[in-house]
Amino acid sequence: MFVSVNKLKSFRPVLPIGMVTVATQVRAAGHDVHVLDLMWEEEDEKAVREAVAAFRPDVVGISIRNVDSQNMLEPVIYTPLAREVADWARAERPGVTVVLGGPGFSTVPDDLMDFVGAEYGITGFAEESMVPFLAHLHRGTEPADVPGVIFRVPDGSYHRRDPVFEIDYRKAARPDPELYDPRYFTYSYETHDRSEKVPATIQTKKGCVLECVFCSNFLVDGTGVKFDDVKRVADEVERLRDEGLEVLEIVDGVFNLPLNYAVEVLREFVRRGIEMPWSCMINPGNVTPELVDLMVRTGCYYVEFGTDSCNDRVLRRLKKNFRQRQIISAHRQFEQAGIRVEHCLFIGSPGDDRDSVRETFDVMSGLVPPGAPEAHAYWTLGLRVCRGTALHTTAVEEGLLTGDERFIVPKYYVSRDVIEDSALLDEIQERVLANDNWYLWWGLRTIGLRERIRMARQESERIEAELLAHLPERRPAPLPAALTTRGEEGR
Ligand code: B12
Repeated sequence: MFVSVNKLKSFRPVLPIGMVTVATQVRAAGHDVHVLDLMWEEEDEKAVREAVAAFRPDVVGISIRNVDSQNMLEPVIYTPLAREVADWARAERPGVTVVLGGPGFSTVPDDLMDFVGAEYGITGFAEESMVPFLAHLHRGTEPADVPGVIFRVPDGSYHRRDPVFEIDYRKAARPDPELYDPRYFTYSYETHDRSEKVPATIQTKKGCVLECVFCSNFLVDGTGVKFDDVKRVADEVERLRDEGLEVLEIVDGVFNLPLNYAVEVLREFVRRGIEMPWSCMINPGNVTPELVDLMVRTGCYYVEFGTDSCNDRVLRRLKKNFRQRQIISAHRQFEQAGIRVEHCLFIGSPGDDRDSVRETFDVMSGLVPPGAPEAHAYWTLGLRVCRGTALHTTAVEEGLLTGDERFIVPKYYVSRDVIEDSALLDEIQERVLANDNWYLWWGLRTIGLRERIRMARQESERIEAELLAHLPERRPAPLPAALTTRGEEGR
């Protein structure tokens, strides 16, 4: 039995594609599979207990997509539900084996193992791991050689096998849409000015070529990129379309990197006459007229830019592959093509100060003015710090963090030049509120930014104390060998 513990509907509900991919694979290998998605359940305990009692699973796989909100102004942790699910399942069926997985799990495996008290965890892609893992459990042998596996050994430490960030797409089952809760497809969510359907999802590749200093995606997908075959990707989209799914989202961390592969995927769509409304995440550094043209011709209606900042010095510090000039040019190309753009930006990156924040705001005022709803700017104050990232090193060097963080506890980096500048914080609040197409925090009209920062800090301390009370003292484990090149740089 698989359980998805992601209940986040704000922003928008997302299909549990990871869990359904693994569940499909496991079912294809001959196991009886039941899937429970808590997104739609009002009474989680009842839903879990009833499902466990009815299905009587030997193994409960808990899919942990999100660890926390990654929002300093709205600190929320999502992991306590995983712990409760494990407890409810065990109470209903003593002796059941609990295994954790999912992108959130891969970012903080040891802490989550401790916190949930799970028997096993699997980091990285589970397409190649879950079936051999279950075969071990069935035979009663120890799954010590399964890629990405983690479990406790008698001396209290963990046995860990590094994940193999490789995937044979020819063998990997495509996620079966039948395993999604049908309520996703009847639900609509409100954006700034319209009502939207939850899109079907497809992933065309795993991983990313960039090494942005804050990004923890390398812990989920490894370093480098693993490409699916463009024909298989197009087959999958045709299948989804033929099954009646009306809107599509490509969930690659960045769709247009590398550019030639994205172009190949879209050319294949054009060759087959695929045209349906779709969206994706875009890197502003790699936008060409051909890419935009293919996107328009295949029905793309919305893109999310990982813009981060509009100041070149800050972009360089973040190790971004683009500069302000490219942000503007990419934005204008999409605008002219009639594709909606949402910029995601940080306030308080390493190197950010009054001038760079103002410059970013000025550029955004030009690209995302008030009143014109075809573009939006989504601001985030501070950056969530993750293990193995260069941002962690910077935060420690600057004395903002100590270096022995438990990464299950959300910690944020905000440059001192921003967070300690009260006048700048007031100016940020004023400018965000003056633009109906900008978003920073929903309560800003009633609670000022400086006050909110103070309140959120208190809230974070409470969350931290709650989490740490459930965790044994333990130094963070070293990064897997496959990630040490990147990790060395990060430490
Ligand atoms: C695409 C994406 C989005 C899109 C989603 C679009 C959509 N329609 O699905 C958007 C932009 C909307 C989004 C939003 C958010 N996201 Co996001 N997103 C991603 C991204 C890039 C890919 C996720 C994905 O779909 N992967 C494809 C599937 C096939 O892979 P998978 O889920 O990892 O599953 C595999 C394994 O994890 C494993 N697995 C999965 N389940 C299970 C279960 C078991 C038992 C086992 C053994 C294995 C297993 O096997 C699967 C197959 O290989 C990841 C980063 C990344 N590279 O993974 C971040 C990521 C998941 N997001 C993250 C976050 C934080 C968010 C937000 C909370 C951000 C915010 N502040 O709003 C929101 C939450 C939205 C929500 N409602 O849940 C974090 C979560 C970690 C954390 N610290 O909490 C990630 C990891 C990014 C990061 N590195 O920080 N996101």
